[in-house]
Amino acid sequence: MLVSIIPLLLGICAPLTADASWKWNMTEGVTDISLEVFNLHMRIFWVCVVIGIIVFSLMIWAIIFHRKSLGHQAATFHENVYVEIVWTAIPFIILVCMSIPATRVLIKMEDTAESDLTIKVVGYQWFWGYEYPEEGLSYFSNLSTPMEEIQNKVPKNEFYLIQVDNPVVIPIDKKIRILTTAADVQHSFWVPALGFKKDAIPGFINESWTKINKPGIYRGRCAELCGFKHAYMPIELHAVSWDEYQEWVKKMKMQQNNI
Ligand SMILES: [Cu+2]
Repeated sequence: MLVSIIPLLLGICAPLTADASWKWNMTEGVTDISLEVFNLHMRIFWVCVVIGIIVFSLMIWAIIFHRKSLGHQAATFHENVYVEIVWTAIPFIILVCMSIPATRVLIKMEDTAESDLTIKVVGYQWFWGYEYPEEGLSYFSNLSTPMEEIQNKVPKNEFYLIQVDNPVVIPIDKKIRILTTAADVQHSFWVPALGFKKDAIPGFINESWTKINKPGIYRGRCAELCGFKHAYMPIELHAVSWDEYQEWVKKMKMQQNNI
Protein backbone atom coordinates (compact mmCIF):
# COMPACT_ATOMS: atom_id res chain seq x y z
CA MET A 1 0.00 0.00 0.00
CA LEU A 2 2.68 2.48 1.18
CA VAL A 3 4.90 1.48 -1.75
CA SER A 4 2.18 2.51 -4.22
CA ILE A 5 1.35 5.78 -2.42
CA ILE A 6 4.93 7.18 -2.39
CA PRO A 7 5.36 7.37 -6.22
CA LEU A 8 1.86 8.90 -6.42
CA LEU A 9 2.77 11.62 -3.89
CA LEU A 10 6.07 12.28 -5.65
CA GLY A 11 4.17 12.58 -8.93
CA ILE A 12 1.82 15.17 -7.44
CA CYS A 13 4.65 17.18 -5.85
CA ALA A 14 7.03 17.09 -8.84
CA PRO A 15 5.39 19.88 -10.91
CA LEU A 16 5.23 22.06 -7.78
CA THR A 17 8.96 21.81 -7.09
CA ALA A 18 9.87 22.11 -10.77
CA ASP A 19 8.11 25.50 -11.07
CA ALA A 20 10.44 27.99 -9.36
CA SER A 21 7.75 30.69 -9.23
CA TRP A 22 5.47 28.45 -7.16
CA LYS A 23 5.67 29.60 -3.56
CA TRP A 24 4.46 27.88 -0.43
CA ASN A 25 4.26 31.02 1.65
CA MET A 26 2.43 34.33 1.37
CA THR A 27 4.22 37.22 -0.35
CA GLU A 28 6.37 39.69 1.60
CA GLY A 29 4.99 42.44 -0.60
CA VAL A 30 6.54 45.79 -1.51
CA THR A 31 5.39 48.05 1.33
CA ASP A 32 6.47 48.39 4.97
CA ILE A 33 2.97 47.34 6.03
CA SER A 34 2.98 44.21 3.85
CA LEU A 35 6.34 43.24 5.39
CA GLU A 36 4.92 43.78 8.89
CA VAL A 37 1.91 41.62 7.95
CA PHE A 38 4.29 38.95 6.65
CA ASN A 39 6.41 39.03 9.83
CA LEU A 40 3.27 38.84 11.95
CA HIS A 41 2.08 35.88 9.91
CA MET A 42 5.43 34.11 10.36
CA ARG A 43 5.57 34.78 14.11
CA ILE A 44 2.04 33.44 14.62
CA PHE A 45 2.73 30.53 12.26
CA TRP A 46 5.68 29.41 14.43
CA VAL A 47 3.58 29.78 17.60
CA CYS A 48 1.01 27.45 15.95
CA VAL A 49 3.79 25.02 14.91
CA VAL A 50 5.11 24.81 18.49
CA ILE A 51 1.58 24.33 19.90
CA GLY A 52 0.88 21.69 17.21
CA ILE A 53 4.08 19.77 17.97
CA ILE A 54 3.38 19.77 21.75
CA VAL A 55 -0.30 18.78 21.40
CA PHE A 56 0.19 16.08 18.74
CA SER A 57 3.29 14.64 20.46
CA LEU A 58 1.34 14.26 23.70
CA MET A 59 -1.62 12.80 21.83
CA ILE A 60 0.44 10.27 19.83
CA TRP A 61 2.46 9.34 22.96
CA ALA A 62 -0.80 8.75 24.88
CA ILE A 63 -2.34 6.73 22.03
CA ILE A 64 0.71 4.47 21.67
CA PHE A 65 1.91 4.01 25.24
CA HIS A 66 -1.32 4.35 27.21
CA ARG A 67 -3.71 2.39 25.04
CA LYS A 68 -6.48 0.22 26.45
CA SER A 69 -4.91 -2.98 25.06
CA LEU A 70 -1.96 -2.44 27.42
CA GLY A 71 -4.38 -2.37 30.32
CA HIS A 72 -4.58 1.39 30.87
CA GLN A 73 -7.72 3.02 32.28
CA ALA A 74 -9.07 6.47 31.30
CA ALA A 75 -8.18 9.18 33.83
CA THR A 76 -11.02 11.12 35.43
CA PHE A 77 -10.28 14.78 34.85
CA HIS A 78 -13.97 15.76 35.07
CA GLU A 79 -14.51 18.99 37.03
CA ASN A 80 -10.88 19.30 37.94
CA VAL A 81 -10.73 23.03 38.70
CA TYR A 82 -6.93 23.23 38.55
CA VAL A 83 -6.76 21.64 35.06
CA GLU A 84 -9.61 23.83 33.77
CA ILE A 85 -7.92 27.01 34.99
CA VAL A 86 -4.64 25.98 33.35
CA TRP A 87 -6.16 25.12 29.96
CA THR A 88 -8.15 28.36 29.92
CA ALA A 89 -5.31 30.58 31.12
CA ILE A 90 -2.60 29.29 28.73
CA PRO A 91 -4.60 29.88 25.47
CA PHE A 92 -5.79 33.24 26.86
CA ILE A 93 -2.19 34.39 27.46
CA ILE A 94 -1.11 33.12 24.00
CA LEU A 95 -4.03 34.96 22.32
CA VAL A 96 -3.29 38.22 24.16
CA CYS A 97 0.41 37.97 23.21
CA MET A 98 -0.59 37.48 19.54
CA SER A 99 -3.25 40.21 19.54
CA ILE A 100 -0.99 43.03 20.83
CA PRO A 101 1.38 43.17 17.78
CA ALA A 102 -1.56 42.36 15.43
CA THR A 103 -3.59 45.31 16.78
CA ARG A 104 -0.57 47.60 16.47
CA VAL A 105 -0.28 46.72 12.73
CA LEU A 106 -4.06 47.05 12.20
CA ILE A 107 -4.08 50.55 13.75
CA LYS A 108 -1.16 51.53 11.50
CA MET A 109 -3.05 50.19 8.45
CA GLU A 110 -6.03 52.42 9.26
CA ASP A 111 -4.02 55.60 9.70
CA THR A 112 -4.59 57.48 6.43
CA ALA A 113 -3.48 60.86 7.85
CA GLU A 114 -0.91 63.04 6.06
CA SER A 115 -1.20 61.33 2.71
CA ASP A 116 0.47 62.84 -0.34
CA LEU A 117 -2.12 61.76 -2.90
CA THR A 118 -5.66 60.35 -3.00
CA ILE A 119 -6.87 57.75 -5.47
CA LYS A 120 -10.52 56.71 -5.61
CA VAL A 121 -11.09 53.14 -6.76
CA VAL A 122 -14.59 52.28 -7.98
CA GLY A 123 -15.68 48.71 -8.68
CA TYR A 124 -18.10 48.13 -11.54
CA GLN A 125 -19.57 44.99 -13.11
CA TRP A 126 -16.94 44.07 -14.45
CA PHE A 127 -14.14 46.57 -14.56
CA TRP A 128 -12.43 49.12 -12.31
CA GLY A 129 -12.62 52.91 -12.37
CA TYR A 130 -9.75 55.03 -11.03
CA GLU A 131 -10.10 58.69 -10.05
CA TYR A 132 -7.28 61.07 -9.11
CA PRO A 133 -9.18 64.05 -7.61
CA GLU A 134 -6.05 66.18 -7.09
CA GLU A 135 -5.05 65.69 -10.74
CA GLY A 136 -8.58 66.02 -12.16
CA LEU A 137 -8.16 62.62 -13.78
CA SER A 138 -10.51 59.67 -14.04
CA TYR A 139 -10.68 56.65 -16.32
CA PHE A 140 -11.81 53.05 -16.57
CA SER A 141 -9.60 49.97 -16.55
CA ASN A 142 -10.85 47.02 -18.59
CA LEU A 143 -9.53 43.54 -19.16
CA SER A 144 -7.42 43.58 -22.33
CA THR A 145 -7.07 39.85 -22.94
CA PRO A 146 -8.25 39.24 -26.52
CA MET A 147 -11.63 37.48 -26.83
CA GLU A 148 -10.02 34.87 -29.15
CA GLU A 149 -7.83 33.70 -26.25
CA ILE A 150 -10.80 33.43 -23.89
CA GLN A 151 -12.67 31.41 -26.54
CA ASN A 152 -9.63 29.14 -27.06
CA LYS A 153 -9.28 30.15 -30.72
CA VAL A 154 -5.62 31.20 -30.29
CA PRO A 155 -2.92 30.24 -27.73
CA LYS A 156 -3.11 32.15 -24.46
CA ASN A 157 -0.43 34.77 -23.67
CA GLU A 158 1.45 34.82 -20.35
CA PHE A 159 -0.75 37.63 -19.00
CA TYR A 160 -3.98 35.83 -19.77
CA LEU A 161 -6.82 37.38 -17.72
CA ILE A 162 -4.42 39.56 -15.70
CA GLN A 163 -3.77 42.37 -18.22
CA VAL A 164 -5.74 45.62 -18.57
CA ASP A 165 -5.95 48.51 -21.05
CA ASN A 166 -5.40 51.30 -18.48
CA PRO A 167 -3.46 50.26 -15.36
CA VAL A 168 -3.63 52.19 -12.09
CA VAL A 169 -0.40 54.18 -11.76
CA ILE A 170 1.01 54.97 -8.32
CA PRO A 171 4.19 56.92 -7.49
CA ILE A 172 6.60 55.10 -5.18
CA ASP A 173 7.80 56.49 -1.81
CA LYS A 174 4.59 58.55 -1.42
CA LYS A 175 1.77 57.90 1.00
CA ILE A 176 -1.27 57.21 -1.14
CA ARG A 177 -4.75 57.29 0.39
CA ILE A 178 -7.02 54.85 -1.41
CA LEU A 179 -10.78 55.37 -1.25
CA THR A 180 -12.68 52.27 -2.29
CA THR A 181 -16.32 52.08 -3.31
CA ALA A 182 -18.57 50.39 -5.88
CA ALA A 183 -21.25 51.50 -8.30
CA ASP A 184 -23.43 48.38 -8.51
CA VAL A 185 -22.67 45.33 -6.37
CA GLN A 186 -19.93 44.54 -3.87
CA HIS A 187 -16.41 44.14 -5.18
CA SER A 188 -13.08 43.99 -3.37
CA PHE A 189 -9.80 45.69 -4.26
CA TRP A 190 -6.94 43.27 -3.67
CA VAL A 191 -3.31 43.57 -4.73
CA PRO A 192 -1.39 41.03 -2.60
CA ALA A 193 1.93 42.93 -2.90
CA LEU A 194 0.37 45.89 -1.03
CA GLY A 195 -0.55 43.73 1.96
CA PHE A 196 -4.21 44.66 2.25
CA LYS A 197 -7.59 43.97 0.70
CA LYS A 198 -10.44 46.46 0.85
CA ASP A 199 -14.11 45.82 0.16
CA ALA A 200 -15.75 48.07 -2.42
CA ILE A 201 -19.35 48.53 -1.26
CA PRO A 202 -22.00 50.67 -3.01
CA GLY A 203 -22.90 53.67 -0.83
CA PHE A 204 -19.85 53.32 1.40
CA ILE A 205 -16.35 54.71 1.04
CA ASN A 206 -13.67 52.57 2.63
CA GLU A 207 -10.31 54.12 3.33
CA SER A 208 -6.89 52.51 3.16
CA TRP A 209 -3.39 53.64 2.28
CA THR A 210 -0.19 52.39 0.77
CA LYS A 211 3.42 53.52 0.33
CA ILE A 212 5.20 51.38 -2.24
CA ASN A 213 8.96 50.96 -1.81
CA LYS A 214 9.86 49.28 -5.08
CA PRO A 215 8.93 50.23 -8.66
CA GLY A 216 7.31 47.48 -10.68
CA ILE A 217 4.10 45.99 -12.00
CA TYR A 218 1.91 44.42 -9.34
CA ARG A 219 -1.19 42.46 -10.13
CA GLY A 220 -4.35 41.81 -8.21
CA ARG A 221 -7.96 40.84 -8.61
CA CYS A 222 -11.46 41.58 -7.50
CA ALA A 223 -11.77 39.44 -4.37
CA GLU A 224 -15.54 39.50 -3.93
CA LEU A 225 -17.74 37.31 -6.11
CA CYS A 226 -19.57 40.00 -8.08
CA GLY A 227 -21.29 38.26 -10.97
CA PHE A 228 -20.52 36.09 -13.95
CA LYS A 229 -17.54 38.14 -15.21
CA HIS A 230 -15.96 38.41 -11.74
CA ALA A 231 -12.84 36.67 -13.05
CA TYR A 232 -12.56 39.24 -15.84
CA MET A 233 -11.78 42.36 -13.78
CA PRO A 234 -8.10 42.13 -12.84
CA ILE A 235 -6.06 44.93 -11.27
CA GLU A 236 -2.79 45.97 -12.88
CA LEU A 237 -0.82 48.42 -10.78
CA HIS A 238 2.24 50.24 -12.08
CA ALA A 239 4.48 51.65 -9.33
CA VAL A 240 6.70 54.33 -10.84
CA SER A 241 8.98 57.17 -9.78
CA TRP A 242 7.45 60.59 -9.06
CA ASP A 243 8.81 62.00 -12.36
CA GLU A 244 7.38 59.10 -14.36
CA TYR A 245 4.07 59.58 -12.56
CA GLN A 246 3.99 63.28 -13.52
CA GLU A 247 4.71 62.35 -17.13
CA TRP A 248 1.92 59.77 -17.08
CA VAL A 249 -0.57 62.32 -15.63
CA LYS A 250 0.34 64.77 -18.39
CA LYS A 251 -0.14 62.08 -21.06
CA MET A 252 -3.48 60.92 -19.64
CA LYS A 253 -4.79 64.49 -19.43
CA MET A 254 -3.83 65.12 -23.06
CA GLN A 255 -5.61 61.91 -24.07
CA GLN A 256 -8.74 62.89 -22.13
CA ASN A 257 -8.79 66.38 -23.64
CA ASN A 258 -8.53 64.96 -27.16
CA ILE A 259 -11.59 62.77 -26.66
CU1 LIG B 1 -15.60 40.47 -8.41
